[in-house]
Amino acid sequence: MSNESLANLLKEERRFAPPAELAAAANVTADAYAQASQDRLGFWAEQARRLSWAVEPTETLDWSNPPFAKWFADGTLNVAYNCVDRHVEAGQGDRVAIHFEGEPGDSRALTYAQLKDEVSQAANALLELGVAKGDRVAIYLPMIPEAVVAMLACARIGAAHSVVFGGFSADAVASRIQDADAKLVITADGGYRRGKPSALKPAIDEALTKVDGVEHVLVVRRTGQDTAFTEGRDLWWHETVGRQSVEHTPEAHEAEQPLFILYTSGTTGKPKGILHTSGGYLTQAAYTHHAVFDLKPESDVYWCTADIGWVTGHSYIVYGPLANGATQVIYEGTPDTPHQGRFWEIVQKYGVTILYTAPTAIRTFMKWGDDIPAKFDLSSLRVLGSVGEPINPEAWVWYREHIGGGRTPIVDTWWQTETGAMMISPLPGVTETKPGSAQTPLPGIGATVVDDNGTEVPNGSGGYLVLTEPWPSMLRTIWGDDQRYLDTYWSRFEGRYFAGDGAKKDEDGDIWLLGRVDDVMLVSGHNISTTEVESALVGHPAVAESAVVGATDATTGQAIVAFVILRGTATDSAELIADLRNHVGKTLGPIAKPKQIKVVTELPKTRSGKIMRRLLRDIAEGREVGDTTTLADATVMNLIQSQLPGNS
Ligand code: 6R9
Repeated sequence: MSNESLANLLKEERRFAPPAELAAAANVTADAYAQASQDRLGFWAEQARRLSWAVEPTETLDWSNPPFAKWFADGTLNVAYNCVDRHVEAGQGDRVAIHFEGEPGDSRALTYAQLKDEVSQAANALLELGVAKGDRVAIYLPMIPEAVVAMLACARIGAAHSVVFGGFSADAVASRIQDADAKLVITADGGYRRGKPSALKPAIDEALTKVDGVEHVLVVRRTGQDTAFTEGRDLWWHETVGRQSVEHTPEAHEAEQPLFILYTSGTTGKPKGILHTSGGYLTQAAYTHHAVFDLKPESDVYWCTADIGWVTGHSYIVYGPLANGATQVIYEGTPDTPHQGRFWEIVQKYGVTILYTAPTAIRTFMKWGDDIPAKFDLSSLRVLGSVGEPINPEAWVWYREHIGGGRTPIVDTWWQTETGAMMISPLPGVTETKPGSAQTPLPGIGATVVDDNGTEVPNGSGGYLVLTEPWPSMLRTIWGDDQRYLDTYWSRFEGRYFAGDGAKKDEDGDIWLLGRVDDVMLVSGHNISTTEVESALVGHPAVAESAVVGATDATTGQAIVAFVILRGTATDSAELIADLRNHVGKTLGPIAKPKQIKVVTELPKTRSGKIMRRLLRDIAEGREVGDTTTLADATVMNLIQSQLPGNS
């Protein structure tokens, strides 16, 4: 297999220097890289001091039994105390922690002092319900402040939470409750989505007919819809939590106390319960949030649009921002309810300064049109972030121009559920950015690109992304399955963590992510990344979004099949398809020309916005479509098939 064709197909020459004013006052400057590379563990020990420890750790990393890491193992701390109480004790109790914006337009501000009261009450309620340190609690909630409160209450008493995306099916919930052996479930009657209340509790009721061990279900009243209650098992949050004392003394837990389990979407097989622990996780979540967003807690208004059921919601709505004392916006609903300018209306309303969202959202906004954000005052924005998938250069540039007013740095942050926190990203006051590249491992992080044999590739070549050093927020194992942890991440390349992503290094040594290696196509002996073909297609003015797969082909091994969504102004025609094929050929070379291009109106995506190419491959190869339980919208596959006459 040659890796050459994987690399350097796409040429991107645009560069953007950090704004002088931001660079002059940046939280982190270029010397952090040098400092961390001279003494990596010393660097992380220093970052751990951002937290308040009950017992300060003396040992930074215990790597005596690799790849099972212990960070700060002899230290003790309370994660919830770090995220809430200490800000109140420091005189910041009146600072808004959360500006909640409900989809129907209701809003609510919670200060750090109020958050402390609510988390304490919830912690007391959990204890009353018999939840103890070391137990697991499943959380299945919409994007409402109670989701944050519930997570912090678990952290406070040393119980591990397992958050499941609201909207996952009863079966998906049941298997996650069972795998984690959860004792309590926290849910809501429903939440608002696309302008109407959408029920959540029935999925829990159904799930609990399939699993044992759950003693109680705590139900937040959000929508007021009719909700069936099982006597003795189900309790209203406002009653059970509402009557508790606001006093709760946080106990210090070991740095390696489990903080949460989060199941990865698992494209195949049983979902993996990724286990994160306390001290190292919080250190890296807090440091990266401070460094990569340049957060100034006194003046910034931060907004991460992720759902709490995704790791991005854990690390960059709950733990990182709150550990740093940030003021943030939490929005319950969808970006087009009640109108397609909703996000920009929220940015304007709260004066959001830092926005963190996903490429899939950015491409949707591009499709809806430039005139929509142009109607709002977005001048408060000063840093924009991207996460979840490779961001196509065209989407990156659009984001900077139309949302960032051509001024704001964009930080394209690569990381995973497994890494717990950001790993590769520009720093907004330091890095000269390149559209489409995550660029540089953060200070204290070791990452590189290797070939099939595990040899580091030279600049200008492609291969597999690996992490070369343990990091504080690394997963500790797969819950209940150490062997799978070893096999999945640590056996492909000796002594290195295999991330499962393809990547290339450019001539400057900057890293470009190329998508999951499972998605890489092999066409006539050439590795071609789906990301690069998709970026080329999205670079054509008629294309809003695309997803590319390799379908088995008798002559070329695999053939490139592209699914495209057109922009509002373009229409499907034989000329357009020919033009798109030629455009890809010109941009990437003739080998990358799609054999087939299919025009559709939707693409299959997970709840966190990732395209599920596996399902499109099923269609392209004429198979029955596989497991769709992690799709955000289960009807999409039928829709796509109905749009492809004669191709199923
Ligand atoms: C945080 C998160 C992880 C996978 C990861 C990669 C893709 C995430 C990316 C990116 C390119 C970025 N990914 N961020 N690819 N550039 N900035 O998304 O976690 O849901 O576990 O997904 O997402 O493929 O391996 P998770």
